[in-house]
Amino acid sequence: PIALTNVRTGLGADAIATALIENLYCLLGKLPQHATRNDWYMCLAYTVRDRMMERYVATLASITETNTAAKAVAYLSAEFLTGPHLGNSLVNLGIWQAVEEALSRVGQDDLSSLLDQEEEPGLGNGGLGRLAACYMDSLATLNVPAIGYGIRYEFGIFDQAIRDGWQVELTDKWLRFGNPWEIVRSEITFDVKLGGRTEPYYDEAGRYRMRWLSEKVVKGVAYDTPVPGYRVPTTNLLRLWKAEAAESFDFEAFNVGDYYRAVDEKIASETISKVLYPNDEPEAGKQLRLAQQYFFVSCSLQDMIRLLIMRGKPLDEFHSYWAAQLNDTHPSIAVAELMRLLVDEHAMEWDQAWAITQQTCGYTNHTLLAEALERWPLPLFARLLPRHLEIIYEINRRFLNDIRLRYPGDDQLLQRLSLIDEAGGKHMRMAHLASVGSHAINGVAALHTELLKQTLLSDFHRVAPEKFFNVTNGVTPRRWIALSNPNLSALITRKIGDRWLADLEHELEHLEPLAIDGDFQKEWQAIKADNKRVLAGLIKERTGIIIEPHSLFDIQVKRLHEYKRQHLNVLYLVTLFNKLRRVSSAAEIPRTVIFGGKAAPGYRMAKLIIKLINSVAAAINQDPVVSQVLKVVFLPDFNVKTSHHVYPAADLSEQISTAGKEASGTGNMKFAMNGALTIGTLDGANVEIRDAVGHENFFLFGLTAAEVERLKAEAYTPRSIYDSNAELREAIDLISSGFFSNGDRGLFQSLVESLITRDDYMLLADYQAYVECQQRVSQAYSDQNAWTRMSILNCARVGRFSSDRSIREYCRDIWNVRPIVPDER
Ligand code: DL6
Repeated sequence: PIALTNVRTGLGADAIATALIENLYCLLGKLPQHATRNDWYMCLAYTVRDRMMERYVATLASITETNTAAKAVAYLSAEFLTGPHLGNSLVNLGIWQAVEEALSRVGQDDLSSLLDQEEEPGLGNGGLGRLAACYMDSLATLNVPAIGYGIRYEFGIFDQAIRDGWQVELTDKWLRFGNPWEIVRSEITFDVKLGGRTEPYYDEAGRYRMRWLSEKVVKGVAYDTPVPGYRVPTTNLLRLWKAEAAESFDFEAFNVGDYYRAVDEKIASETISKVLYPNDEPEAGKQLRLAQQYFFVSCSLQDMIRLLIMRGKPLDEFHSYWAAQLNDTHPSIAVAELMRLLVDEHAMEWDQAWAITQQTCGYTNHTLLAEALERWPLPLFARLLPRHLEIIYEINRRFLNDIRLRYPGDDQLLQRLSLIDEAGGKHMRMAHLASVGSHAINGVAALHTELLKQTLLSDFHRVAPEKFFNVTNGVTPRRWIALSNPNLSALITRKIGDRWLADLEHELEHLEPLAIDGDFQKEWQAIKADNKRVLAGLIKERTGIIIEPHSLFDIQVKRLHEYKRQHLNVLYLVTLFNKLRRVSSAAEIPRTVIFGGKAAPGYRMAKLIIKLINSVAAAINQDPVVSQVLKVVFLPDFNVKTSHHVYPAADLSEQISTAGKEASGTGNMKFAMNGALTIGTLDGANVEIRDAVGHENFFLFGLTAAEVERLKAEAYTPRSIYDSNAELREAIDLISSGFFSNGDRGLFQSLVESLITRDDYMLLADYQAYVECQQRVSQAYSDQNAWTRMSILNCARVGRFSSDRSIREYCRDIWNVRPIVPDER
């Protein structure tokens, strides 16, 4: 083995300081006195990355060497919302202080400004992309060898600006100054075919086979980002594929003088990894999105086969060395692609290939919303993936034959289970493909899994109940406590030792006895107050709004969606506004209500809700009386980086979705870990959070999922609630009157109409309960000691929502993988 020098590997301040200067000269070609802030950020990033490489090479070896028996996880996800890498790497490597010290030796005293310099890779929309990033952190921390496979989008999720109260989308330019965390693997490339037709032929052994004569071929190039575990030797990798032209020039076109056509072809190929699709938009017609999904899945599976062969293992042991997890249906074409690779490219018999495919794949469902379920129009699918269509027909034929035998005469069941939806223009049902092709199907919170079994996948549950598991989501405490709330982290370590960050589930509860300790409560309060001041500063800088750090910080940050009901929160604010204009506000507990989140560019109603929030905020903040006790803020461009300052500053976490609609939520966990109390419905993981923290430490309101369904079935009439509730009517009428829209009565009319006539998300049904619950919150907040006790208990009791616990469950129940403990390596 090569001995690396201390300058490259040393974790002390001396080695780091020397490395900083060396990198500044050798990688950036700069003198210290001419280096910009970005230069210092870049050379620090390279210096930190160097310190991961030895572990990274060793971990990769455990997936490639012939003498190891370790099974590895391939986490297939179209999104990885990692957030900035620098701070997280410092925490996980344990070199925060050494880096601060080294920086000051080279005359750079401000680590936080260098942290701030990092452009975050916004390669995800929210929920499932951020979950994937937490899971990568936990896999490495638990010493489980894993590769996260995805797409290296040139443009991630758009940046959000607010102009005149409206959301404006700006292109994300995260790569503009380069990306020091990734390593391009120009030698790891795979060809991916698209379009064309198929043709039968006889191989040398005289067997009847099919081959795919594609219309075009694009090339996927691997870009690797190391993922260091927390204070462990394992450093896994995120392998993201960039699309390039298979040949830079189409020489035929070039030779006949059509230079531009040749270049066009190159541009068309690169388009595949150009941009992340915002979710919550209709899928129909998005050929490019299907091409993206197939592109990254094909590259990833080809890479997994390559790695298996490097290990000297036969292909029929594929499933013994790889567990592939499909993060939602986006990678579900993997089922057909693995079959194609095994059967067409490697001449395996169908039955064996099918057994391997099923044993390899697991499918995680992240939503019950019908509109979010992927269905591809068959003509589009056939045009792009003609061979996969044939393979899926064959999978379907065999699957339905089996069902026919087991449930004779039940044609309805066959129709419902078929991978092809025959109603109204044929469609490919991707959740069906994922379910048939996987040995395990899981939901992301207990309630969600139950509802999956009862509704969306009830037929699959009926025919294969053994496939179903629940794995409640979790979040990594390294990013969501240690990095974003360093003072709280230090306090916890001072009190219960330093094992909690690696074992939240068993250690954090040791805080519990301190919940009634007066001195501890004071320290807890002081940290919260500091965090609130930091957030107040950020809000002032970004919006100009001045908020009172002593007020109750009531925060709802998440994607904008009607089911998440940001507008229920707004209805409450308008109600409070009406009340405070009437009666003295002297007894009111001062509140600052903070919203953040992006709306999909094509989701009109979500964008109108942002406008409504900003309009109501403007009226409230301008009112000389009301603004004494109530301020409302929409914090623009909510992303991972901003969120580091948000969760630690919250007193109250808004988790108010219509019961049965939020699969899990993970923000709810981040808030509680940082000592916020939750106001919420019995939805997603709220149910388990409430059980964990104690019902008396959670503000519950609203209909249950079963009640929502019952009420809908009974012909729910929101108008009658509007008619009978004077406060609600007053709030809605004020919005309709043009009060918040410069007299324009039309602006919010579609929103008001939808509430009074349909109210698909049952805001009116839950309104009164929500308002009363908010009153209970205010009362509770007026007793600061009692509130602090509840805040401490919320944190102390949510250890099980660490993503380490989730990953342990996936390893045990779904993947059957074990850690490569250091001394086994
Ligand atoms: O499982 C992660 C996350 C859940 O916590 C959220 O409840 C859920 O909405 C989200 N789903 C998605 C994609 N679904 N769609 N569309 O991000 O997953």
